[in-house]
Amino acid sequence: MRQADKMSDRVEKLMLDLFDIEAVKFGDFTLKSGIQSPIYFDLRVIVSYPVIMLMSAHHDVPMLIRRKEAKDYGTKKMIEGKFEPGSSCLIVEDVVTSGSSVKETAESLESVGLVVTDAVVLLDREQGGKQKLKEAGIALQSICGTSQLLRILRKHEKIPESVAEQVRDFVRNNTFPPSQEPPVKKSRKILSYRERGDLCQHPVAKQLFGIMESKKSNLAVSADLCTTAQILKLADEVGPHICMLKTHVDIINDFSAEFVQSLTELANRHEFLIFEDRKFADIGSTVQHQYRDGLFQIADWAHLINAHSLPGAGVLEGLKQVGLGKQRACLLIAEMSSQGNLATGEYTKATVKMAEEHQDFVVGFISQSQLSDNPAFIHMTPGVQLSGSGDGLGQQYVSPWDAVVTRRADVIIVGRGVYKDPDPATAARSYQTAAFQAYQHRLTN
Ligand code: 5IU
Repeated sequence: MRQADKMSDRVEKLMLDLFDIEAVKFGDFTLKSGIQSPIYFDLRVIVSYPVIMLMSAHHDVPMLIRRKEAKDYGTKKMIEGKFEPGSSCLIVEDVVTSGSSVKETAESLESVGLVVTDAVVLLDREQGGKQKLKEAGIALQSICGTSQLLRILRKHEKIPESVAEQVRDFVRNNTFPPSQEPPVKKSRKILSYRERGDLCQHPVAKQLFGIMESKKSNLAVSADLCTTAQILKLADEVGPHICMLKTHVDIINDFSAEFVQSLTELANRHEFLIFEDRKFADIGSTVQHQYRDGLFQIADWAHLINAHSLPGAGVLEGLKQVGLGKQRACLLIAEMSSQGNLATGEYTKATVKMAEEHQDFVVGFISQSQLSDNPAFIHMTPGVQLSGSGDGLGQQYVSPWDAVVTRRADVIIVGRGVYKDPDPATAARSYQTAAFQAYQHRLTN
């Protein structure tokens, strides 16, 4: 007989035994959680099952016991038994439902230096525990799951089909959703800008990653100047060092169509993208006009714009109708650099979700930290300066190294640190070098 057949025969026999000794019961039970369940496992009886109880003796490996009531025991140890920190420990449980109990056990084992990667369980109720444990980095193996148990009991006509169906319904309706926390990713490789560009669908994101890689620049300069001559001069000087020029078109005193044309020529010549920091924040129908019409006709020349998520998805729907056809892209403002700003917590999380739902148009975030693991999303961080911690008006600065290494920014945005410098080209080169070295450090560490 094949090994697998032998194993399944043994599982079948074990399940029938458990049924016979009433370790598995059907009826109407109230679980510890307060939920009514049509199936109940009471596996205290498995002390009579040497195959499980004597696993340690059989394999000659030391066994540890975790106390559940450590708090009540005061100074008593949580883990009883002899072990060396750094040793691996396999968790053996009778039943798994949501996985929380195995997870708790793993946490207390890890807190004393043991390594937990696997757990085995006699019965998996199949209510989401396996997935939850996988997210926590623990692989769960079960001898039998509820569905197989039901098949065995039906095959031997131990229970009627109606009871089996009732249990299947219960399992379906009482599965614990996978947690919202991102899965534990041990030793994830950091992708280069080039690799990330290859993963992007949006042409602007692709182009930006390409420029960053080829120019070795993850620097955006914010040209917050009030005349077109000053902006064009700055763009020409810093052009070789930047991947992007950021504008505030509504602070320009002498805006004109010629200015747009000259800026576009400089962008083509020096290979940088233009980002109009317009921060759209109205209802869809209004932002459409603000983007397309008026004096500035932003959609005609800005590769990228940004928007607040505050009005809800309508702001993106409106902007999209104007921008998508022109292959434009948008960044969502998920966090701000200014003191006391309200873009935090749930607001930031909801912004990330909105971006995920509009990936045809949203290519990333203005943020103060990395908010998404999606390598196609670009994180751009303003509030960066090599000297100075603030401006007296709420702005808060971090260094290029902190922005890129600690906060995991892809692009740093620098305004006054460059354009107020007597030699903006040299200043831009310093920021370019600092930020790109920080990126290279991330890649290799
Ligand atoms: N900017 C910020 N912080 C933010 C956002 C935008 O500073 O959270 I959203 C803009 C404002 C300014 C530029 O145009 O970035 C930063 O300029 P300085 O480097 O001069 O502070």
